[in-house]
Amino acid sequence: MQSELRKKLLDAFTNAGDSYLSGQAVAELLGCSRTAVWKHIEELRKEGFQLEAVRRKGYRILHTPDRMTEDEIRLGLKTSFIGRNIDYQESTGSTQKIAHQLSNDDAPEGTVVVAEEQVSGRGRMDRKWHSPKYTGIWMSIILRPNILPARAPQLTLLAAVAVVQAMEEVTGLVPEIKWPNDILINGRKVTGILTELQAEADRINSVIIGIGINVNQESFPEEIEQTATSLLIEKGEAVSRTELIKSVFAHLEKLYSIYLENGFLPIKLLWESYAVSIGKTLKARTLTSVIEGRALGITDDGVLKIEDKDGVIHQVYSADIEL
Ligand code: BTX
Repeated sequence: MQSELRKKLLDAFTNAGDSYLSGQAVAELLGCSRTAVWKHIEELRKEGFQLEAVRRKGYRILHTPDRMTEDEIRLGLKTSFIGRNIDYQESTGSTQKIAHQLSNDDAPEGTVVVAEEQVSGRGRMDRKWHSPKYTGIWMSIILRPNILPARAPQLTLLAAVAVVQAMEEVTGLVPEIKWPNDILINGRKVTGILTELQAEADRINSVIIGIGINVNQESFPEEIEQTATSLLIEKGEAVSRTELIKSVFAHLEKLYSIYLENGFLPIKLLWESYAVSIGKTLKARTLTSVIEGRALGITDDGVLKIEDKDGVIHQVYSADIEL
């Protein structure tokens, strides 16, 4: 866990932007000695931050290591609660598992578990999620909305919109959403989202949104080689994971507050504007059947509506979609 002093120091660097922060000014701001400031600066250096120290001017951050640590995420973070409490893992089984534990232990809303690597990352229905070290964003976000459990799938769609907006902002690429939870670029999967609930019959304790974003992988294992892609592959250059994660947090927080104030409609309209499947003919493979037809849109519950060739409208709650 970050100390309060470290948090304040990183917030001061955030506010300073490209300007220098003088040791004296920081010490006064933080209410500590200059030696304490220097100690924290040295610790940041050990983490891989490159800091410039200029006499009579002070310190400035030149380069960050692009690790998903609390320190690096805090620097430049613009949210008020999402990502303000970070649980950082160098390597773990699945961030979902830790997030469930933290949620049980009353972790505050907006707490995020981030891992550099997952050795048993999971997708829907216990499928595997490939999460190699230092190349992607593997994270689980704890939200505690005061909504009925049946509305929880809306948050998967909301999260997908947040990721698409962040990707557009940071990379300039234009991703599309494939219902319900895949984000594609040029028809290949760049992100998967897995939403899990801790709930009673009529009350949500927490929604745990797991997001896996392929950022800087150069290649994929054979079984997903034809279907997966990364931002590096699509853009032709590496993308800063920490810049992207902070942008996801900012968009998510904004959309979530719109959702809590105005309901699902504004989110639904945004989602549909990014959706690749709407209006198209597709196949939905559910656990029990295959439905073929034209996707009409989604309902207010996030359910996909498909009209088959006989004009019958089907409501699909969970399926894999083939376009
Ligand atoms: P999904 O069930 O829609 O997708 C899983 C399928 O996607 C796999 O069966 C495989 O075919 C393919 N796949 C596996 N890894 C990748 C990858 N890196 N890129 C593209 N395709 C892949 C999607 O489930 C939900 C994934 C959520 C992952 C996050 S990561 C943080 C959190 N922790 C955790 O264990 N899961 C979530």
